[in-house]
Amino acid sequence: MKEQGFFYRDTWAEVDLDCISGNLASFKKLLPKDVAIIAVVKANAYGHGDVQTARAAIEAGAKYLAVAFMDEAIALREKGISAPILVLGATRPQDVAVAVEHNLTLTVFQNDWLEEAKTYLSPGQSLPIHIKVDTGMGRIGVRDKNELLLLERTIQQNEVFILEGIFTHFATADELDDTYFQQQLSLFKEIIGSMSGNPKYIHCSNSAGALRFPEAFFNAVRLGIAMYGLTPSPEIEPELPFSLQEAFSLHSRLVHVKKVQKGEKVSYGATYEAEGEEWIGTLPIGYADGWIRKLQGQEVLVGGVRAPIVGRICMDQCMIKLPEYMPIGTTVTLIGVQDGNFVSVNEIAKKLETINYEIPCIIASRVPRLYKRGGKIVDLKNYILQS
Ligand code: PMH
Repeated sequence: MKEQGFFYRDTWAEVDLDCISGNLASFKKLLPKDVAIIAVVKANAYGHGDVQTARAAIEAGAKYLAVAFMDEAIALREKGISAPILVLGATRPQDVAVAVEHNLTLTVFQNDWLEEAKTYLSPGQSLPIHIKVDTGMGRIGVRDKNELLLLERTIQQNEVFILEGIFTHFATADELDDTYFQQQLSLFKEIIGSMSGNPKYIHCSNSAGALRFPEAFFNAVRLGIAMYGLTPSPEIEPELPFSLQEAFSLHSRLVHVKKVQKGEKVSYGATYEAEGEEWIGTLPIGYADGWIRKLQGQEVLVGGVRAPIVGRICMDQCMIKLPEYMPIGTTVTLIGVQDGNFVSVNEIAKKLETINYEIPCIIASRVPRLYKRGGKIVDLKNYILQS
């Protein structure tokens, strides 16, 4: 029931699906018509919610979905998603029959894998595959022409495999210096140039690549972070061709409010000591929700102004220093906009000395996600649950 907007705690995340649609609409304007969008919805759509994001992306014109593992793809199928899904990571050869059963597309990069996988498929079955080329990411993929040609030959000799795509992944598309990016791109072009024929989909760009390098569009791009409205890196923010709309926000409510006197302490370790008479509010969110202890001192928005988290963050709760008395039930925004003030995902990432990608991903599944359309909380069928 969590996804439906019914839950019994005063902490929740909101995902504005209009932002996801809007970001994809901006990409559609930027990309030539024949360049397909592959919406990357792995890791529960970077913490935003897999099925809702997948639906919004398909409605906004994405042709394909991509996930990391087959389990994620099956979860989408079980939730009624019928669009093509590419599994970007490695899949075990013995699991290919399950992939076929769920109409999935797998990533392939080892000849031995093909030889073993075919033994699990019966004649008449067919498995669409994309070959992964490692042009410098150093993760998975064939690394030269000979490896690719071997794979191509095995695929041609086995009708169960349908070569539908070939792709690579950039390691530095979000950095201002494009030297390494250009090396990867040239190598990719050289390697695919050696194939006997081009598969339907050739794709190499992630969000940063798609935003910055038209020469690397080929005929599909894989969009993750920018679809969610987050910039791939702070350094490329000034050169973005359009502004991104941040879809994720995080909220809670005051569940306890008290006045403390000078010298009174707050939370584990009794490390925070009131400097005078202060109003302290308690929020029902803590490190088990992904609101980790390193966020001590981070400001949240309450009554439209910034208020600091004081004392240690506990497993399920944390305390804030209120600017004045505020009633129990007052909404507190930990990420997002409140009365014109904004705590961005980037601000939280900076505080945690990490990248923005990590922030919505680490907000635990214990935190219910609510979905917005037209500024209202809606269910999967777009019915308004809360206005
Ligand atoms: N394609 C592949 C193969 C990816 O691994 C990712 C993101 C994307 C596309 C989308 O990239 P974007 O979100 O920058 O648009 N993968 C990861 C990763 O493995 N760690 O952080 C992001």
